Amino acid sequence: MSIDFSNWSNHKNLQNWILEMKNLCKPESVHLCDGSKQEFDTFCKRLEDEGVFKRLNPEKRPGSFWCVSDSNDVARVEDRTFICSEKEVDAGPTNHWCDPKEMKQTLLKVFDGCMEGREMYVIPFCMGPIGSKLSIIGVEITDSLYVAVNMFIMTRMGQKALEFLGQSGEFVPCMHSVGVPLEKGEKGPSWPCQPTDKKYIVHFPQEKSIWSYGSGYGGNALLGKKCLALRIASVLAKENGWLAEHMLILGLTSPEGEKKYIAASFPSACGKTNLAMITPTLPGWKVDCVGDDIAWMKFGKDGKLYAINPENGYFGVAPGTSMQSNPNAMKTIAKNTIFTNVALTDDGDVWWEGMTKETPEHLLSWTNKSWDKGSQEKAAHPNSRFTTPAKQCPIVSQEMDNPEGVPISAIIFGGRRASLEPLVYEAFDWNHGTFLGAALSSEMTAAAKGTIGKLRHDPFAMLPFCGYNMGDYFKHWIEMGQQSDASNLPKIFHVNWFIKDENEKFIWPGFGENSRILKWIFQRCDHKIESLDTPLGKCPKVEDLDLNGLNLSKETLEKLFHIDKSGWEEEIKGIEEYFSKFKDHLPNEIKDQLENLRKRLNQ
Ligand code: SAT
Ligand code: MN
Repeated sequence: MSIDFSNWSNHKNLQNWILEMKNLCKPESVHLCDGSKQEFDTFCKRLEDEGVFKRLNPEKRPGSFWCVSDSNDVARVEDRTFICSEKEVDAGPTNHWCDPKEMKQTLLKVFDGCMEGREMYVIPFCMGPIGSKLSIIGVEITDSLYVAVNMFIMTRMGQKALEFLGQSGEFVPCMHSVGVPLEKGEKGPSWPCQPTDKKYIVHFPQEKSIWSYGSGYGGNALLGKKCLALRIASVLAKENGWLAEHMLILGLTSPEGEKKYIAASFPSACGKTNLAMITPTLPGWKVDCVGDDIAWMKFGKDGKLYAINPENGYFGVAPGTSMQSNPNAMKTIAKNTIFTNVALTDDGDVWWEGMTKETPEHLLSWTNKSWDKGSQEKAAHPNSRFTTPAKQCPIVSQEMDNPEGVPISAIIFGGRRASLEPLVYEAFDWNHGTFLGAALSSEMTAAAKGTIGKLRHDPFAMLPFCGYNMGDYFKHWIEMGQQSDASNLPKIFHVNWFIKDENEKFIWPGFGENSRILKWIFQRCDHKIESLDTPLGKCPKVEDLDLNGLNLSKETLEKLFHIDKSGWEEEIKGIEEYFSKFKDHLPNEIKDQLENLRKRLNQ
C-alpha cells in the first residue's frame, strides 16, 4: 500500500519518514490529517460510534464529549520518561537516561507491528502562531483517534501547519502508539494502553525526536505539549539563547489603563490555569489570558524579553474548577470541549468535585460505575481534564496570535507550601531570582503518578520537563540575564498561595484575591512603591498591599509574611543537599546565592 501525498504535502523528508514509520508500525490504513472542522467532526463521530466518546447533552454543553481512560492510564508517568542524550551527564541527575542506541533498539522492537489492525493518523502541527519566527513545527504520528482530536484543539494543526512548513522546513518527528495492535475484526478495549512498566515516553535531544509508547493520556500522548514544547524546546532554547518554560502568561491592566505582561511558573495542578484567567476582585483591574501552561521567551531587539504561548488550547485540571474559583474557565468549557475522567450526570452533563456547592444525587463516575452522593470514592479522577479551545476563553488575549509575542515585565515562581514560604517577595536581582527558581519545592499533586502531598524539589516547576542537565539549565538562566541590561530584565517574584494554619486551613483566600498581589507586583515593576528588605527578598510594606475588604486579622497577616529562621536553616540544608546532586554543573552564581541567603538569615 502506498500513500497518496498529492494535495497534502510535497515535503520529501516528511514523506519518507511517514513511509518509514508505516513500514515499521504496519497499520491497516493511513490518514493524513488536514485539520478541517469536517475532519474533526468525523473523528468525533467515529469515537462516538466506537463507544469511546459520549456526546454530552447539546442543550447543556453543545459540541462536547465525555470519555474515561483506563484506570492505569490517568497521569504522566515520570518514571517511564527518558532523556536519551548521547552522554548520560547531559540528561543530568534529575532525568532518567538511557543510551540512545540501546533505546532505539527497544523502541524499534515495541513499535514493530504495533499499529496492526488500526489506522495511523498523521498530524502536522505548529507550536506557536503560524508564521512566527519563534514557532516550531512538529508532526505526530499516532494510532489514537482520541489523541488526534485533542491535538486538533491543543495546537494549530493540519494544512496551515503544512503550508508554514513548506517543502523543506524542519519539523520535530513525534511518534506515538498506544501499543495495542488488533487482530482482524477485533474491537479491542475502548481505552487501549500498556501497563505502566511497559510505557515509554522518550526524547532524543540531539536528534530532536520523540517516541511515546503505551499511554494515551495527556502529556504522555499529546506530544506537542510537554514532550515538544518543554523537553525538546528547552534543549533548542539552550542551544539558541532563549527560554522554554512551564509558565502561564497573562496581561494585567491597571485602572489607569496601563498594561504589563506577567509570566508565572507553578508545578502541574498548582493553579496556573486559575491565575492565567483570574477575575480580579480589585475594582478597575483587568486581566487577559495569553497562555496557561507554557511560555517560550526570547529577547527582542529592544532588550526586553518577549513571550509566546506555543499552545492553542487548554488541557486543564477539572476538579476544583467552579464559577467561584474560575468563572472564565467555566465559560470557556461551556461548549466544544472534551472531558476526560470527570463524572457524567444523569442529564448528560459533566460534574467533578468542587464544581457546585450541591453534589448531584447520582452520577456515572470516571470508573464508569453508578455513583451515589455520599460515596467514599471520588466521582471524578483528581487529574481529570478538559481539553478546550483557547479562543473560547472570554478573556483570551488579542495578542495570542501575535508572532512577536508580548513583553514580559515580571516572572513569578511559586509552589504549594503549607508553611515557610511567605505570601510574596521580590528577588534582589536576576541571579537571586534564578536561585529562587532553582530552589523551588512543592507538594506533589495528582498530575503525575506518585505520592500526593509529598514535598519535593521542583526547580522552575521544570523537574519533569527539562530536556537536559538541570544544573546546565540553571547556568542557562544566569547567562540569559547577561543578554540584556538590568533595567530591561523582568523582575522576579516568589509567591505562595497555599499557606495553612494549625488546623490545615488555607489562610489566604487565593483565586480572584490574588489580584491584590498582582497589583503589588505591577507597582513594583514601575518602582512606584518601595519594599522592605528581608533575608528572603524584598517584601511588601503592609500599607502598600491593597487588602481592602478582606478582613484579614493582624495575626493572619503576620503569618502570611512570617520568616521562620530555624525552619529556613533546615530548608537551606535541604537545598544544599539537593544542589549537591548537580556536582560541577551547579553554577557558582547559584552557590553564592545560597551562601548569601544563609548570611542574611544569620545577620
Ligand atoms: O498531562 S500533562 O502533562 O499535559 C498536564 C501536566 O502535568 O501539566
Ligand atoms: Mn503543565
